[in-house]
Amino acid sequence: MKHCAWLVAGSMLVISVRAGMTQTPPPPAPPPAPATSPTRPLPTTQTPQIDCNWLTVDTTAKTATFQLVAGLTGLNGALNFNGFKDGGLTLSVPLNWKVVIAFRNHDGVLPHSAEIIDSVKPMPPGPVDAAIPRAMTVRLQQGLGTEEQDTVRFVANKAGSFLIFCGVPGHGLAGMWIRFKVSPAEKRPTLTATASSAGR
Ligand SMILES: [Cu+2]
Repeated sequence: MKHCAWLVAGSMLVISVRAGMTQTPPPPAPPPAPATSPTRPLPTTQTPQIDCNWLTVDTTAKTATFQLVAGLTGLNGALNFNGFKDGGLTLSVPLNWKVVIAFRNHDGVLPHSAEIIDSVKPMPPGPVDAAIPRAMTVRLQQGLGTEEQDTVRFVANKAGSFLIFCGVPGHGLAGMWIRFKVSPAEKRPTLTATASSAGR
C-alpha cells in the first residue's frame, strides 16, 4: 500500500505526489522506459489515488488538517469524498489530536455535507448525532451547494472506528462515506486507501 510521506516535525512542508485523477486517453507513443529512480508500482486498476496534499500534519500543534472534497470526481454519480466511496479511504489520527476538516463541495449538481458518525449497521438514511462533539458541517440534511465550504474543528477525544458520512438523505446509503479512526497507539495521522465495503 502506498503511503504518503507526510511532513516532518513542526514544519508545514507537505510532499506532493501527483495522482492520476483524470482519465486521459493513452498517448500514441509507446510507454516510456522505467525511471532510473526507485518507483512505486503502477496501479493495475482504476482505483482512485490519494493526493498527499489532502492531509497536512503539524506535529508541534498536534493538528491534522484534512481537505475533504465532496464529489471530487464523477465516481458513483459524484456521491464520493475525494473520489472514494464505501469506506475506500481512511483518515487515522492519534487520540486527542486536533482535527480540522476543510470541507468543500465540488459537485456541480447535488448538495453534500459531512459528519463523523459511529460505524453502525445499517447505514443511517440521513443525519444522526455526530459521534464526536462538533464533528459536523453546517446544514447536514440540506447540504452545502456547489463549491460551498465549511471548516470543521474538533478534538479527536474518543478512540474508535468511525465514518465520515454525508448527511444528505440517501447519500450515505448510496456509498457516500469514508472511514475515520482515532487511535491511542498511532503517533501521527495517516491517510490510506482501504478496502471498500459496498455491501457491508
Ligand atoms: Cu452527499
